[in-house]
Amino acid sequence: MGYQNIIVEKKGRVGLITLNRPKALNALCDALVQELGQALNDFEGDAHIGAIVITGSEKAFAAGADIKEMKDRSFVDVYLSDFITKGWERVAQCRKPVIAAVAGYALGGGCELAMMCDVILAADTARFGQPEITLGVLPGAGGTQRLTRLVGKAKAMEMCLSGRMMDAAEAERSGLVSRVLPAEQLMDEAMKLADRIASMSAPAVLMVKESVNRAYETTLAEGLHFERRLFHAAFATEDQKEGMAAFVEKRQPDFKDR
Ligand code: CO8
Repeated sequence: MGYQNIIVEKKGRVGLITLNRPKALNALCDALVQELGQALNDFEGDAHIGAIVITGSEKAFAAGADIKEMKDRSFVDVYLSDFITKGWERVAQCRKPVIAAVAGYALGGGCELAMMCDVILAADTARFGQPEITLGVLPGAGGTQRLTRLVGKAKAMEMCLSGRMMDAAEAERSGLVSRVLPAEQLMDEAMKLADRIASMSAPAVLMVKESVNRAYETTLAEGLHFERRLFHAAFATEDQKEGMAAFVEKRQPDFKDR
């Protein structure tokens, strides 16, 4: 498929998606979201790809949903087309690990897109925010939900009610991002992390992702039970035998399922 709004590349075992509407600060128009979904489908179906990185430009990861495209839509338009849910959730539903490498603005749908990813690495230039309130609406792709779980009620409430942005240092302090990096190192570090994840046993990687995500959906007791079941199941894989044998033999593991 030829893409107009994103650039899709394979770098070894890592799938790299670069949002590419620089003049609109990567505003997330319908066509872009559709292309993003298609690229994720392709990477999910490609056994050679073990991890995915989504990034934007130096100035903007994404400045939100495309305001020019949606401004004249009616309730009936957005309700009947299930605007936002359709397509967007594809990112959150991806089974392979997805890293967001964020430089510049990650606002509105851009911040929500980053939060749908499994890890956010931020450049020191990154700014996160949910400015929908300034447009007379509210976040529609998880801003009030995922942000609250990630940074707590006080900060999420303040950001969603006022549109105040967080800089990278505050985002790291608050637990929104896993690390802040000098802007010029962001992509190297994101690709290094993705490459490392892709070098692990694929079943173990998917189990980790499923189990960590379960922590958001269930009680501690249920989550611990789920984790233990998967832990036991990991002993059915060849990779468990190989990983543990390699440790004992003081060599690097050669995982088969990756
Ligand atoms: N939509 C459409 N175009 C945009 C957007 C956007 N979200 N953001 C920036 N642009 C365009 C500008 O209109 C401008 O275009 P033009 O040159 O044709 O006038 C160009 O990008 C450059 O922008 P600015 O001149 O404004 O650049 P500045 O450096 O002065 O400002 C800002 C950068 C602060 C990021 C500013 O552009 C801004 O405030 N943008 C809007 C941010 C925003 O409100 N985002 C929330 C959008 S609503 C939303 O995301 C709802 C989410 C719902 C779920 C997701 C469903 C898709």
